[in-house]
Amino acid sequence: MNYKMIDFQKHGDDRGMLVALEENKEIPFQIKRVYYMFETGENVRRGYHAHKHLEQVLICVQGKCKIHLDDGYLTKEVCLDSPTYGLYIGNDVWREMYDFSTNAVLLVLASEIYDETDYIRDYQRFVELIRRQDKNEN
Ligand code: T46
Repeated sequence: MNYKMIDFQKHGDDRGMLVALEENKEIPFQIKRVYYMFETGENVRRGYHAHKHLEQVLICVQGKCKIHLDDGYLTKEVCLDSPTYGLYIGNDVWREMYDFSTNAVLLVLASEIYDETDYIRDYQRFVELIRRQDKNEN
């Protein structure tokens, strides 16, 4: 599955902690967009899509939340509960975000500007696309 956890270097001293992120370094792409989610309601589940090309790194900079990932064959649940690591998600991975703590702030660094045509929002269509791509590759 096209995802990985990235453990960020921490710069800590007696004043507290600091994490620095640079494009093409800690973040494995050029950063073209930043957005964040906060005040997410209790029991809210959001996302429900995959991206054709977009790469992203999700960081829960405060609080915690969970991410459901699905590549059309396997699923994986990831808990984001620290500002010191990020979840890289590449293309062709279905994602749903859930179990947000009330104070959660989910920061997302993205490789492209917002483009609605890059979204696959229908799960059946997503699975069909994956199967078709795999068939063409073999
Ligand atoms: C993703 C997950 C992790 C914009 O106008 N610009 C933007 O850059 C974004 C991300 C959203 N929007 C607008 C579009 C919608 O009217 O904000 C509204 C909420 O976006 P959306 O329903 O797409 O949010 P999620 O939580 O379903 O998904 C978002 C990202 O869209 C998506 O790329 O991977 O977070």
